[in-house]
Amino acid sequence: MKRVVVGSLIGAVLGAASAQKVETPVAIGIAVAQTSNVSLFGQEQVAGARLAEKLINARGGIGGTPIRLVYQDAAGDENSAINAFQNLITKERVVGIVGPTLSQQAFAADPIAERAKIPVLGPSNTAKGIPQIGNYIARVSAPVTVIAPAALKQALKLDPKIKRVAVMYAQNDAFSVSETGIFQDTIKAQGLTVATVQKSQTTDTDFTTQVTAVLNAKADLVVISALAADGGNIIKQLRQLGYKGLIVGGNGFNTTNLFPVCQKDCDGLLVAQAYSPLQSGATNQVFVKEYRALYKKDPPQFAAQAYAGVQVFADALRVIDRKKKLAQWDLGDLRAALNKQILAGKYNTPLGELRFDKEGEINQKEFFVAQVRMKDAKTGSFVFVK
Ligand code: 1QQ
Repeated sequence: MKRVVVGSLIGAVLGAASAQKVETPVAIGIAVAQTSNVSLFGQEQVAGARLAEKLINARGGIGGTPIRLVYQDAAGDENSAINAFQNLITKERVVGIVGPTLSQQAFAADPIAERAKIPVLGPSNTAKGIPQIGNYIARVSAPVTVIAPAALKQALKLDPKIKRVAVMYAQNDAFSVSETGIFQDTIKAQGLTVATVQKSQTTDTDFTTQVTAVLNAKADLVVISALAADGGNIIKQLRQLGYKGLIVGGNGFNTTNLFPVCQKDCDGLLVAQAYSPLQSGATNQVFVKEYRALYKKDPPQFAAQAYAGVQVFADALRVIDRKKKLAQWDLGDLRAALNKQILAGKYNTPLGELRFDKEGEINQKEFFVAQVRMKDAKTGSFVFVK
């Protein structure tokens, strides 16, 4: 009798360490930038995630069980992203994580989730190699390889006389390095000349040296891979020092939070996007309507991608819950089953219909190019071009 009690006590202690039950509501981690310059993107991601939580729970959650988003600020650097992931995994015991904001952070934080066997959906990690970080890492953000060439081709359509292209990029950021590689390959593949390549840092504020080199190179197109704060200042300084041609910006320019930085000088900027409010799918049209009602503006790409990330988790959890109620699962087992189900499913999201390949790379059908039109110094919009 005594031995049985001791045995079950040991079992209970071991059990508490190894087998954790799934909590309800079901916790999903959101580790994006809520502070730092990177929050120019992160604010939009939080807006998209909040709307997803609201709509998913209004429709009955996961078979009657609500979801609960747990936010941890991943800020702008690698260490903050690692800490956010660790907190979500060990303290908050989430079933999966949407995050971090930057590819630069994903290369540092995703291996933590991979080792702990927690599924991660990258909401805005577009550098080459993200899904290959591990079996538990997938993304809802289409890679630079499929998006970047579209904006460049649009620039050539608007100005077929373009011959000499100046390339600028932030050399301390993994996404910017990855994207400029694709831009440079595309420039050469289009038979154009790379007139100069100028490097900067995401923390720089003065780009006089680089802009002077671009002007000296007599470029008729400038293509920039950087983040929003540095990128906005590059555009401003290009115009102030007299550059008159077209500018193509990469994914780091994909936010209206850029507008207060480059102000009227943002006008005319071309940016390719993995999302458009005009995408005609029924799911997107509901999303656009609800987003406008809640925030009084059109949903931007980063909001739509974060929404898609939360939705994919919820849709996959629903399939699992139909086989065995979520509350009856061991947390570790559920995380593993969830990872498998994410890769097996097909999802009708605001980004259109999504699937993943076996590595966790997104398979998405529609892409768009927008041109910035500034209304006044600080407000403007992305106008989608054909
Ligand atoms: C990446 C990006 C950034 C522009 C996201 C905000 O695409 O880091 O991969």
